[in-house]
Amino acid sequence: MTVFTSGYFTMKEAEAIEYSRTQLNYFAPDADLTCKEIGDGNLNYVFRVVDEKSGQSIIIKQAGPVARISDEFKLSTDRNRIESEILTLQAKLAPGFVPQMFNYDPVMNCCVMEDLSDHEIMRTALVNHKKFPLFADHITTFMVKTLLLTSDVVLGHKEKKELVKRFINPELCEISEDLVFTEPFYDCPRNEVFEPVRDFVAREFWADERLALETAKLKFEFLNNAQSLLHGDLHTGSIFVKENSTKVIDPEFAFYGPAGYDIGNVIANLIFAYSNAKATIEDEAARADQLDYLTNTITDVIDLFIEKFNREWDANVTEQTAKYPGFKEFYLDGILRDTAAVTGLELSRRIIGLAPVKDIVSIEDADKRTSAEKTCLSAAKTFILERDTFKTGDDFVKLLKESEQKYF
Ligand code: SR1
Ligand code: MG
Repeated sequence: MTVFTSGYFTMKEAEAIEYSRTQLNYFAPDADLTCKEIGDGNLNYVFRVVDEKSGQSIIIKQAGPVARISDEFKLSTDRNRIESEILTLQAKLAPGFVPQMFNYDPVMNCCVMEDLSDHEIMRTALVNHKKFPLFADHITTFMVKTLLLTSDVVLGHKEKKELVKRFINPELCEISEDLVFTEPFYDCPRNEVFEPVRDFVAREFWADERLALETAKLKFEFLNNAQSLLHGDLHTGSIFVKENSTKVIDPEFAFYGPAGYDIGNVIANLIFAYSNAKATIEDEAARADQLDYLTNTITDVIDLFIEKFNREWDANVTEQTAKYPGFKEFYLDGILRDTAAVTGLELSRRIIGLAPVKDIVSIEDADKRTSAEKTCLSAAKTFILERDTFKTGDDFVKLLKESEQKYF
């Protein structure tokens, strides 16, 4: 029995080194280990352990009993099991797009995985105005494979229900139910509204009963539609990138929900990157170039998703009734509708709610930040209210451009 097998505690850097030495078979016995806690997310502790002799390294991710962002959020450490199990499953469904999982420890509530330090977090890279031309191709392969191949279209229904059970995730779902679907749409004390847009939010969001009703419908869709095994938090802070590689990390919000939830998160976060580029790149040609890259990426994410979804459906559908003529189109239409709605919800909640994004809050010029926020919010509202009308990548970009013209 060691300190690491007798009971859970949250580790410090020195303990993560000791853990690596005594609990893992990864490093050589004479390894010269150093460790740094590098977590910058809202929930967990992330240790990078390096053998200074060989250069080998690993990541240990440990779930604490409360969120880092606020101890108001008391969370089951079971999220670490969910993360390690879904990463293992996603590695089979979409090989090459997630980090390799080495070990899960249910006592210390930590998992050990491949170190991706040769990649960078996509949000940071986009705020630094970098481009990743293969991203749309990579992320659409990841989404089509993980979303379609875990659905009732392809899996036996009993097998799918077993997965629904395994990935029941009530506490993390509750965070999304509150932060994404509820709090941004009324004057909730937890909201963090940028003062210059408060009047706009009060008038356009909190006073709009039609919008409130639509968000209620969407919340119930999220609660009740066990369509696909979602990543559940697929923003650009959950994606590692380098020129020729995309790795999706942090799937601890995973559960069975509407497939469009993941796609809408990707699109909204590309719109945040777009708004940041619009507000902060001073050189006109460089700005136009970055905006072009981002609008093309948004278009491609939608259009490639549709193309690959159709192909994978035809190759993998097993459910007899899903083969009836017209059903594929009906099903895809629903995913696109949810994608538009979630794009609107994510745009709203990151601007009005508790968990803002760096793309927006790092805009130093208050007038430009106001323009960026109003652009996102105005588009958000239309994405939610008119969610049935977004059928192609161009439809998404057209609304972004129209909203931008009103506020920039
Ligand atoms: C209390 S957690 C706040 C946000 O951080 C996570 O990444 C999710 O997006 C969550 O909504
Ligand atoms: Mg996360």
